[in-house]
Amino acid sequence: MKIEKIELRHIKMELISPFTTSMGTEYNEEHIIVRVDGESLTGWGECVAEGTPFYSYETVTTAWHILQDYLIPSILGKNISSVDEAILLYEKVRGHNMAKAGLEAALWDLFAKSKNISLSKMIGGTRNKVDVGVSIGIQSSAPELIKKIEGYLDEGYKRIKIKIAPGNDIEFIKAVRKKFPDILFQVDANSAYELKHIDLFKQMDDYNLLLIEQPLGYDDIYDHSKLQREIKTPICLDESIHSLNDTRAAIDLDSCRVINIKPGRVGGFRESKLIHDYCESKNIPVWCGGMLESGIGRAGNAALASLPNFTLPGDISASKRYYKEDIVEPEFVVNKDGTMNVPTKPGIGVEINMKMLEKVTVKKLVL
Ligand code: OSB
Ligand code: MG
Repeated sequence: MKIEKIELRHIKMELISPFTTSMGTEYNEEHIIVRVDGESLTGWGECVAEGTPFYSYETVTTAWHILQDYLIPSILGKNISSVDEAILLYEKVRGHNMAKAGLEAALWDLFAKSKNISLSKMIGGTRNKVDVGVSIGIQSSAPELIKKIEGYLDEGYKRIKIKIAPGNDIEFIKAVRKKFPDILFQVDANSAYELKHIDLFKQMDDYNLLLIEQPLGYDDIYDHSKLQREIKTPICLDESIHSLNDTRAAIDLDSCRVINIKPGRVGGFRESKLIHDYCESKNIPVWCGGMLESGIGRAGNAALASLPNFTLPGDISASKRYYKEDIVEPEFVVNKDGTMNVPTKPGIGVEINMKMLEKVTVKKLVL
């Protein structure tokens, strides 16, 4: 496959409602859409670096730089026979996983289309439906939160995740558990706590949480092992896991008992699959995290979540949970039974809504 042309688009999409976490409030989501053309086929990928360096050090600006100046020049104009071969060409770039994952995603789509198979099939998926949950930002009050949760449960979502931060934690957890004693319920701290808060985490053990996501330092593995030793609720790492190596260290140290896999954070579907396979061999369940993706990234996440060890519902919600209108057709919907269909058409399996894509593009570069 000759890589003939690559296009980058900085997109900005308005969220239907602000998303508040311990890192701040987001009103818009900025990402980069990568388009790769070769031999009359087109592959699409989404780079999930955000406008701000609060979840990750990467931003749209750093990812654009790495894509434009390093990753793309290493593959443009070359004849490449597989995604693995392309990855080798830019392997010496350290870090910048979101930039890499955006390009890799477009290549996976392109190669899956050239083989006329779905992305799910190409990466080893075994399911045509995946269980989905919803991630809810910090709300102004417990009744407000309960109302939101009721709405999502009515739509079918199988699992509720709420964001927590110091001062916005145990009261919300208590209220939710009282109202919904049996739902699958988990919390995400986005690194807002320290080991000194250990008593608070011990209290959380009383609420039958599915897991506590990334309670401590964003780059920590060691302190999490100390916390996990003291509490019964499984810790799930998100921010701290960037590779198979991090995964091995975290499992070996018993720093977590569940892993959240986001292809952007770990550098692409290839590394995601390595982490998935390793966790499976260690009996560690995984689930697919989200970065408020557009339909392009969402299609990739749904395909990834169709692998067998994705046994917990993912943060893969319907398009309309995030945006008034998505940039793909058909948009992603949640079935009444809390599942989402994994696209079966070649590649990412959805069409690009070019009119919408143009509307949300704030900058474009063709290489
Ligand atoms: O920590 O999982 C996170 C969104 C942006 C950055 C980090 C996170 C999130 C979410 C939203 O929780 C998940 C989604 O896409 O629905
Ligand atoms: Mg998280």
